Amino acid sequence: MTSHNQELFEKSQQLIPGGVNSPVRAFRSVGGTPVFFKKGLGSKLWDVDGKQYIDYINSWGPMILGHAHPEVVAAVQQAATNSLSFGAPTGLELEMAELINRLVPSMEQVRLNSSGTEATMSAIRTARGFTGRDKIIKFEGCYHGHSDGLLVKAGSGLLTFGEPDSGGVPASVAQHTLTLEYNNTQQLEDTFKRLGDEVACVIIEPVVGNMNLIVPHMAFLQTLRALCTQYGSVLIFDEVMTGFRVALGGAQALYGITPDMTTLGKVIGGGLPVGAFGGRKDIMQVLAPMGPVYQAGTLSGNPVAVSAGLTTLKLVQAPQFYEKLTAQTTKLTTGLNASAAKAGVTFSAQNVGGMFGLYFSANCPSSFSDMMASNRVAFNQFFHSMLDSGIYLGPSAFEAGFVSAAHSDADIATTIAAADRAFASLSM
Ligand code: KE4
Repeated sequence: MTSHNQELFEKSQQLIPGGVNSPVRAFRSVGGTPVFFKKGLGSKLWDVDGKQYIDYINSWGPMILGHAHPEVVAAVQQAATNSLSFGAPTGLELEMAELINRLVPSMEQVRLNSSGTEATMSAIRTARGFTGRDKIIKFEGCYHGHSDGLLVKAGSGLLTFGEPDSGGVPASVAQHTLTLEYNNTQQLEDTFKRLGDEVACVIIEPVVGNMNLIVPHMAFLQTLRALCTQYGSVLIFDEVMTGFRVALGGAQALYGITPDMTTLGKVIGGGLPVGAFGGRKDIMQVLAPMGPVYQAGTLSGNPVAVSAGLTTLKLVQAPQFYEKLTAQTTKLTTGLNASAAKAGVTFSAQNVGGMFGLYFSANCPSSFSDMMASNRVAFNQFFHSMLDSGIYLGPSAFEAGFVSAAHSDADIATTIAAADRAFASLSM
């Protein structure tokens, strides 16, 4: 019997490129038919055939409280009765700015927009306007949204400027982006010695979630901070994924490194479209209407979306919230490691706060090349075995996973039992 997922996917592909509104959802990396969902509640999702899943994507991070949290839903319903949008300032935006500033003190000023892509694009333009420089540095395997200058791969030589990593990106844009190797401190020092005075900013995921999960070396982050200070380059922590996910104050609080600017998204919208960028007041003052750098948005600071975000950020401040989230996520990764070992499968897993990485390699990778060496065929087989068991993991070996406050001990136990079956089928 054809599932409704297959019917919907076939029809969607006629009118939506790839049948999806964001490429990773199409299951191209793992094969098979994407799952179309119709309902989520707490840690669970139900697809259009009525099959239940335990959700470890959490909408790629936003649903940290679990799906359809009653207080978040109520806040959205209440806000909606006052109109969905004004296109004018509201007190809610001030409340969000005050809350972000209190929880992320390095963000002395903050501007809201509607996505992480907008946040990073705007932060880079702000840094270029502040420094008067054109060059930017990013790291291979890090993803910062889909603005042109960030869809750039390492040039032919390790220290040559970038080449487009997507169709439609002009070489004239890519040439201003230098892509370095994450956790390669020596290369960073060599690059700044050679080009530091030309670098407007460095943008980095302080904990990487887009080449699966990669943890930074402290010396790497510390060197990056020192070099940006020495050469007057703006250090941008892209905390769209790590913000309010790895700790209440984000990765910058966890590692004790203060960036000049920070970008946020995902959790701060509670599932509705909210992005944010901010940082040192002297940098943010270059933005219109105060200064020459233009940045804008019809739905920036949207009152309904901000209401969802404010309620979410209030609830994650509950006592022990992150201790419990981290403990539950650690229970998952520890259980998966034990399950793989029992089956004799080469596998490793780790987590930082409420985000985790799963790797079919003996050790947790610490670089893009390590990650590329992991066994993707095994991951894909594992993914589909878990999906058949009602466990919904990210449909790519290069994505981190997420646990919510709604994931119970029973959910974790069910997941490990499914993994026992999946690893056993792999080791046959
Ligand atoms: P959005 O434009 O998707 O809201 O945010 C872009 C972005 C920026 N920075 C980081 C660190 C991010 O992880 C993201 C988006 N993350 C992906 C997950 N790998 C979103 C999922 C998707 O593209 O469908």
